[in-house]
Amino acid sequence: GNFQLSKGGEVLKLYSEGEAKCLDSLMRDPLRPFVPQYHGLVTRGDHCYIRLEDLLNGLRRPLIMDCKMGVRTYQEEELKVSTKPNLRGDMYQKMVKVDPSALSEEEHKCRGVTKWRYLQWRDMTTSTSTLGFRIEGLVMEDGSVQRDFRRIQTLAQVTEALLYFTRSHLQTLEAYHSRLLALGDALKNSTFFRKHEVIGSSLLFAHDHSKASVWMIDFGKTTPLPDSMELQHNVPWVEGSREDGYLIGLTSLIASLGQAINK
Ligand code: 4IP
Ligand code: MN
Repeated sequence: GNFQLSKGGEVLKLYSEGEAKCLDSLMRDPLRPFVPQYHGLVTRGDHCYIRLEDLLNGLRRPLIMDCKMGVRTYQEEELKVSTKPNLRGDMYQKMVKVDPSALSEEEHKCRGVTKWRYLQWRDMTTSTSTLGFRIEGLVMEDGSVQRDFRRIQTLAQVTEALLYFTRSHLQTLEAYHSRLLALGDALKNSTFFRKHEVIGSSLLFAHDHSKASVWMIDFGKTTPLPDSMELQHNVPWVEGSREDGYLIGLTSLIASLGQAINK
């Protein structure tokens, strides 16, 4: 996305108010060890940026995997935006390229779809809606990006992808596995997690020959709940419940790592 490299082990990300608020509360939450450290804001030229710890600092030729978490990747708010001026030609084109038959006659006529329609189609045609997460992409040690894993549907395919990503290296798989178990504990104790709907956030896996770790990143579509409301995060979503299925995804990932370790 919109990252810009900075000196001294820091990364700058274009400012958004919602994400800055999330990072600020995360610095006072049990989840702090599982997110990039947040160092406040900085202005460069015309733009304001969020200063974040560079999670890849200290890794040599790292392999990176981005898993987008949750059973849906659009906010309930987006469902209400369905008027013609908001039709997205770019998203229509992306759908046509993969599966023209997924589009209705009307959508073909307009050559456009609403954003939520596109995001929902992505969710339904990947493991997002069934396993509660999808692999968005891998970056290999030579810097090449692999996006094909997005089509994955089953847990067995995820396990194959994890074996490929880690080159079946047992210590790496075990390090990821125990890190995710620790994350599960932290999520149980987190007020932030209970009180937020976590949409479009990713788990970033990164390892090199000697180190492996996972962090929660991207809180641009994570929103605080009304005062009396809390989420369980481990139940299917129905409209209005605001449930995100984050823990469904975490459970799937832990199960898949377990399978990979036993192969
Ligand atoms: C992208 O679709 C991702 O869903 C982006 O989410 C989303 O950004 C983009 O919406 C959408 O086009 P593909 O990855 O299938 O191309 P993320 O940034 O989490 O990867 P949002 O704004 O929803 O975060 P637009 O509206 O930015 O194009
Ligand atoms: Mn992301």
